[in-house]
Amino acid sequence: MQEAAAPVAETAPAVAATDAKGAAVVTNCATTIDGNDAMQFDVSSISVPASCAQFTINLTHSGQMPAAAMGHNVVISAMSDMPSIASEGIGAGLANNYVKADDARIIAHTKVIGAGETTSVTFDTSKIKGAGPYEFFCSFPGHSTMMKGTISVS
Ligand SMILES: [Cu+2]
Repeated sequence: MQEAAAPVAETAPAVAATDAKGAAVVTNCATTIDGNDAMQFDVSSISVPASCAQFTINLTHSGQMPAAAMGHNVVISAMSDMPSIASEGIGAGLANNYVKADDARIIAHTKVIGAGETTSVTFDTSKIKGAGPYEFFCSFPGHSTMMKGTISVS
């Protein structure tokens, strides 16, 4: 199923839907991705338009479980840094959103949310214009093996 991309409307809200599990839909330098109770994001890649100086990721949680049991966040880093950021984030605990304080390897991250909650993070796209490759992932303990995807500037 292929639909023509709608022209970018300046006043449209920054929301996005997805076609199955694939690329995130980007509107107005923003996208919305969802995490569920099956430890899954609904997208596997995010392509950031080069024209965006900043980019916003909105995170929703469509499941039923609370943050303590099935919390999700979005962390962005170089792909090579992801395993150590995730493992070191476990020690930070839920109160610190499972990210180590002042971790310079983390390009951006949201807080951890539970069912029905939303959050967002906005970052300078210059931070992901290097060689990368870059990933987005959930740093809740154990989730990054399944909850991850690529993020790049197109
Ligand atoms: Cu998660």
